[in-house]
Amino acid sequence: MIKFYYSLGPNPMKVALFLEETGLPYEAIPVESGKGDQFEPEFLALNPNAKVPVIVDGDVRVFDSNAILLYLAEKTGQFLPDDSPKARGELLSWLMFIASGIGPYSGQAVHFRHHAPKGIDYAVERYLFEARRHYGILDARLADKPFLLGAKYTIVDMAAWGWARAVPFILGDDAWNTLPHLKRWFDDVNARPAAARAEALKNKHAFKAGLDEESRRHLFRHVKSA
Ligand SMILES: N[C@@H](CCC(=O)N[C@@H](CS)C(=O)NCC(=O)O)C(=O)O
Repeated sequence: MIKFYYSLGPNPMKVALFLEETGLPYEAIPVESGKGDQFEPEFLALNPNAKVPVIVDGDVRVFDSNAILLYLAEKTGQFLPDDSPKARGELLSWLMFIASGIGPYSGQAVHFRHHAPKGIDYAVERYLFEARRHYGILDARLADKPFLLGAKYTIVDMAAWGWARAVPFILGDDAWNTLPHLKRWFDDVNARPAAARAEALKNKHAFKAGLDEESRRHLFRHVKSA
C-alpha cells in the first residue's frame, strides 16, 4: 500500500486528488509542519527538502508533488494525455509551469501578503503581480478548453487544482471575478466526487491550526528571533 505523507497544503492536496481519482489504496500519514515533524531524521531521509508531500510505494520513494503526480500517472497509465510527442510536450510544459511558476509565486505572494512584517510593499507588489500574471495565463488557456491540456482531465488539472483552492487567499477576495474561465474549470473539478473525498482528508486528522510561536519557529526559519 502506498504511504502518503501529507498536510492539507496545496501541494499534498494535488496528490490526494490523484489517489482519490484512481482509488489506489493508500495510508495517509499526517506530517505536522507546525510542530517540526518535517525535520525529524526519519522524514528527512524520505525528503531532504523537509516538505510534504512524499509517497513511499514499496521500495520507491518520490518527493515533490509534481514528480509524484507524474510517477503515479505513468505507473497507472491514468490521467495522461494521448501518447504522442506533441501531447507529451504539452503535458511537461504545463506541469512544469505549475511547478516552477504557479506554486512558488503563489507561496511567496501568500507569505508577503499575510505573514511578512508590514512595510515591504515592493515585495508584496512584486509577488502579487507575478502570481496574478500566472493565474491569468491559466485563465486564458481555459477560455476555449474544458481542461488545461484540452478535452481530457489530466494530472495537470490536479496540479493546478491544489493551488486554485487558495486563489482568494493568494490574490484577494475578488480574484475569482477576474478569472472567469479558471473559475468555471475550478467548479468543474470541484464537482468531481474525488475532489470531495480529497477535501475530506481534513476530517481524518486535526492538524494544529494557526501560526503560534512554535509554528513560526519551524516554518519561518530565516527569522532569527522566531
Ligand atoms: N516543491 C514542493 C513544495 C512542497 C511544499 O512547499 N510543501 C508545503 C505544504 S504545501 C510544506 O511542506 N510546508 C511546510 C514547510 O515549509 O516546512 C512540492 O511541490 O511538493
